This record gives sequence, C-alpha cells and structure tokens, in this order.
Amino acid sequence: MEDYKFLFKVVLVGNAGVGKTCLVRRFTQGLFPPGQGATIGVDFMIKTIEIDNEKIKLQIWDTAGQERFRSITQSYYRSAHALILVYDISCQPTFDCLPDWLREIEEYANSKVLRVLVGNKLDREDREIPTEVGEQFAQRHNMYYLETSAKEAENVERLFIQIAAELMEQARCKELPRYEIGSESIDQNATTIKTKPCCNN
Ligand SMILES: Nc1nc2c(ncn2[C@@H]2O[C@H](COP(=O)(O)OP(=O)(O)OP(=O)(O)O)[C@@H](O)[C@H]2O)c(=O)[nH]1
Ligand SMILES: [Mg+2]
Repeated sequence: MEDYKFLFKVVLVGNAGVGKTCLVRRFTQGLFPPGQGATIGVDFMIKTIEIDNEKIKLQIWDTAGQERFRSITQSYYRSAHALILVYDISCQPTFDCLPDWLREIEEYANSKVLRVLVGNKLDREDREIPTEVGEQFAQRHNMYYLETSAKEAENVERLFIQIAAELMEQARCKELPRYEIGSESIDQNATTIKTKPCCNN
C-alpha cells in the first residue's frame, strides 16, 4: 500500500489554449512540452509531495477547454477539493470568459471547494490583463490569485504546493471524526476532505 496521509483532488478548468496541460506537465514532469496538443476530454496525473514531513498525494485532473467537451468535464467538478481556474494574461477573451467558468463552478462543484485563479503565460511580453485586474477579480470572487509561467517554470510549484498546504491545514483543523478516512477504494489510508473551510473562524 502506498505511504501517504492525504489525498487531494485538484481540477484545472479554463478556456482552450490557456496552458492548463502545460502547467500540469511542468509540475508533474518538470518539462514544458513542445507542441502540446489540445486535451481531449480529461487527462489525469498524480504527484506525491511532502509538506511538514507528511506525504500528500495530489490527483490532478486536467480538463479540456473546448466547448464540445463541457458535459464530460463538468462531471469532474463535484469531487474536487480544489479548482484551478486558468486564463491567459496575454489573451483578453480568456479573461472575459471567467464569469462563465464561475457559473459552471457554482453549478457543479462543492460550494466549499478551494478556488484559485491563475493568470498563466507570465513570460509573455504582450500582456493584456494587468496583474491588479486579475487580483481584483479574484478578491471579488473569494479566490486565491497567482500568476504563473509553465514555460519558465515560474510559480508553478508554488501553486500546487500552496494548494496542498491549504487543503492539509483545512483537513487538520477538522479533526476526527469529521475526516473521511478510507472513503474510497483508491487507498484505505487516504484522508479526503468533505467540507471546508474550518480554521479561519
Ligand atoms: N508563452 C507561454 N506559452 C504557454 C505557456 N503555457 C502554455 N503555453 C502554450 O499555450 C498553448 C496551449 O497550451 P495547453 O497547455 O495545451 O493549453 P490547455 O489549456 O491545456 O488547452 P486545452 O487542452 O485545449 O484546454 C501551447 O502552445 C503552449 O505551448 C506559458 O506559460 N507561456
Ligand atoms: Mg490541455
């Protein structure tokens, strides 16, 4: 049996071409794939990390941004502990679509899901959305905010580690028996979170 204490599901959503797959591959494989093709449906990757001497397994679900896959990808929202909503800082239409994505999240995700807004492609010089605009949007919608570059490996590790740390903190605050232990066939030792937040009250 695998040796880890926490299991968290993280789902990436956002318009086609914003760099979701590149972010996941940068984090899980440490590379920036040349000629990355569009995702068909949903891809799945796993990475185990360690924080405060605790092993945390992240299941990362990378959804397709293309409209035609929407009904498939929606079904992955429900069980997510964290949702990463990605836009491209050099492409205004991907920012303009954020309210539509939030509506999807409201409709299909757990209301307590940890939500993170990510402006990707920080390396590009043709920025269209200033940092403050992204930050303000995130604040208004109660989301964490981070700008990343999958290409230059900027803030990518930080993104996933911070999510894992926050989820772990929330899980710890809940304490037994509000944990769900071994609720899935994946691993009997895994701890999954059902409701959040808990600590900041
Ligand atoms: N300059 C730059 N380009 C990036 C970055 N991340 C991704 N790209 C490029 O953006 C394009 C789309 O990247 P993907 O990761 O396939 O985008 P996606 O969001 O997964 O797209 P779908 O799977 O269709 O939803 C590719 O040409 C990447 O090379 C980045 O950080 N900087
Ligand atoms: Mg993709």
